[in-house]
Parts: sequence; C-alpha cells; structure tokens
Amino acid sequence: AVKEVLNLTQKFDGEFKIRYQTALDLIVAKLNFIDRSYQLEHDATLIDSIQSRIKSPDSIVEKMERKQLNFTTDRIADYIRDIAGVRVITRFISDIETMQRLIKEQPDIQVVTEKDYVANPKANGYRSLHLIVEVPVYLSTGEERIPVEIQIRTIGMNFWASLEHELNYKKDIPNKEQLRTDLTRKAHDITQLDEEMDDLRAKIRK
Ligand code: 0O2
Repeated sequence: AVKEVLNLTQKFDGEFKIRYQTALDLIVAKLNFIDRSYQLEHDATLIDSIQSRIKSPDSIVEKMERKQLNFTTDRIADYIRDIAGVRVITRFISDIETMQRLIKEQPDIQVVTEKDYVANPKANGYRSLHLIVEVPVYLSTGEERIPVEIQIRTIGMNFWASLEHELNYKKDIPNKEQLRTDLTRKAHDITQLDEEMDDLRAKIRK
C-alpha cells in the first residue's frame, strides 16, 4: 500500500494536479463573477466567503480505502469526484438556492450531480448542498472536463460541520457518543435560526 501511495503522490504532483488546480481557479473566478453581478443588480451580497482546496494524495487514498476502491486504478477521477473542492458560504438559507440557480445558468459549466442535504439532512444533522460540476480545461492533449465539488451552505451550517468534522477526526475523546447527540440537537437549533433569520430578512426587505 505504501508503494501505491508513493506512486499516487508522484503522479498527483505532476500534470494531474495542474488540471484540478486550473479547474478550481476557473470555478472560483466564476463564483466571484456571479457574486459581483448579483451585487450590482440587487445591492446585496450573496456570498459571505469562499474556501477552496485540492484533496491531498493521503486523503484520496483514505477515501478510496473507505469506499473499498482499488487505488492502483488510472481512473481515480471517475470515483473520487471531490479532488477539487470549493465551499461557498452564504449568510442566509434562501441564498443557497439562488446560488444553485445562478450556477446552473452558466453556459460553460455543467452540473452533473446534486445532493441536497439541506432539504434532506443527514441523520447526524449535517446540512449542505453539494453540486458536482464539470468544467472544460484545455490541455496540450486536448479538452478535458474536470469535476469540481461545490458545497454550498450557510455560516451556521458551516460552523456546525467544522466542529462535527473535528469530533470525527479526534481520537480519545471521552463521551464521544454523548457529544454526537448534543451536536445533532444543535443542528436543529441552527436550522431554526437559519429559517428565522431568512424570515426576518424577508420582512426587512419588503
Ligand atoms: P473532506 O475532508 O471534507 O474532503 P461521493 O462523493 O458521492 O462518492 P461522498 O464523498 O460520501 O460520496 O459524498 P458526499 O455525501 O457528497 O460527501 C462529500 C463531502 O461532504 C465530505 O468529503 C465532507 O466534506 C462533506 N460531508 C458529508 N457528510 C458530512 C458530515 O456528516 N459531516 C461533515 N462535517 N461533513 C460531511 P470527505 O471526502 O468525506 O471529507
């Protein structure tokens, strides 16, 4: 397995990574464009912040092992669709849908998968809208469509998810199960707050 990881790392650091970095840069530029156009038209911000990352070879291997995929494959990209990942943080819950609509309206990117954990939260309370989009990247060998995962969530959903992520990755935490239960309960409180803030905004803007 160590050899496979080394192979993957070497492969990843070359031309492979450039494809994903380029696709990620294009998507971030596109999201900023969407936000600026929205501001111009509505005199209000849509995006609070954007975070982006390229998945490290270690996390790719970890995810392939978790999903019991064979990581000697040359077709990693067919299985791991979030090698390039962007997180779009909005202030209000209804801005998630607006963002989704505006992304779909872009003619040069294609939404290929949608997972709506806002409408259908996970049992632990996780909420977020996940889109896999494909963006054309032009290489010396021709055009390639590169997948990028866009996670869209509110500030509230984001700070919940980062704490839950920390809990999952930390070892030796006493009362882990109790903490999970407490976090799930807090996810409900955040959902309620998100919805109330949206209502308030609608009333203020009316
Ligand atoms: P990391 O460290 O964030 O990169 P699929 O992509 O459909 O084959 P997957 O990856 O299970 O299968 O898809 P899904 O459900 O869309 O989740 C992908 C990502 O969403 C995860 O990536 C997390 O970033 C986030 N996510 C999903 N569920 C949870 C959750 O319960 N809690 C938190 N905190 N984040 C979640 P990675 O690669 O698992 O991790």
